[in-house]
Amino acid sequence: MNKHPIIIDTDPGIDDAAAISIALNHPALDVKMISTVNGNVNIDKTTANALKLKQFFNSDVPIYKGAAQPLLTDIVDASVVHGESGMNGFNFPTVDQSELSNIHAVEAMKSILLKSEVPITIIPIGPLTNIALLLTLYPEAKRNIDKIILMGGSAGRGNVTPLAEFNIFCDPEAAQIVFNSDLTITMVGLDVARSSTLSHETVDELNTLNQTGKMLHQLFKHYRGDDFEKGTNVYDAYTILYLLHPDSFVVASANVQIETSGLLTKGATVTDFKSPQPNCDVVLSIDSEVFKKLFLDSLKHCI
Ligand SMILES: [Ca+2]
Repeated sequence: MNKHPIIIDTDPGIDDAAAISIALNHPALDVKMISTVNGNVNIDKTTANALKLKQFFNSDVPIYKGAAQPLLTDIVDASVVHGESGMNGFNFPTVDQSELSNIHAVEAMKSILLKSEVPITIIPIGPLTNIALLLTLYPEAKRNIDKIILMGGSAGRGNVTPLAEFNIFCDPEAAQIVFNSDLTITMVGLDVARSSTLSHETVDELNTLNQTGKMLHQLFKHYRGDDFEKGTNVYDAYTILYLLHPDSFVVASANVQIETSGLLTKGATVTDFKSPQPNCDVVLSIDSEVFKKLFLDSLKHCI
């Protein structure tokens, strides 16, 4: 079986942990590298969290530290949601920092793309700073990017502000570069996650699945806190499941532009489904029972 070669760009992050767990263990995926970016928490913490997951799975996939701040805008932090470490709730052992390469993530991404004999899919599940830097500094690497499937944005309402989703809000200028790169882009926004929130009963099922399920259960319980019984949205995991099962999702093409200067709407993904010049596919929904099955089945490959 030909595996999908992918690069994950991430700011772990609790839902990132779910996406990475699936990706590192799924037999149809070949993770070439993981790059980290400032986002949910600062770059040292997101990098440490990526290393914790690498260690948890005893994975050989290299981790590279990326951008410590957005291109232009001020740093925003989501430790209120994800905990002080960015992945509070599970007691990971201390990580071995010697596992971390000293090559910058953008340099590593460029090298891996240029050396690859087949095009690689990039899965950004944090702010798009690293990807914008890659496309700007090394446009020659674009020829070996098969497609980008990113978590970010929304065709409807936002989460960090009424109209802006967190990943795009954190670095709107980077997002504007990526969305206008002429690459094949799929936007997995808030809409799809909100169409298929996991119930607390489903999240509780994780506890008996395997060691990974136990780990994610503890992270999700911490993440949702008093709202646990209202259900959990595992935003970043949708990117991986969309890559594996695109036909299970409702998708529409659209032209998406990023509001970079709005006083009240900075970071909004202005999504025009009627545009004659679409620049991406927007993933809109999935049947919640189908999603539950895809999510739980994907985790059965984990330890
Ligand atoms: Ca993330």
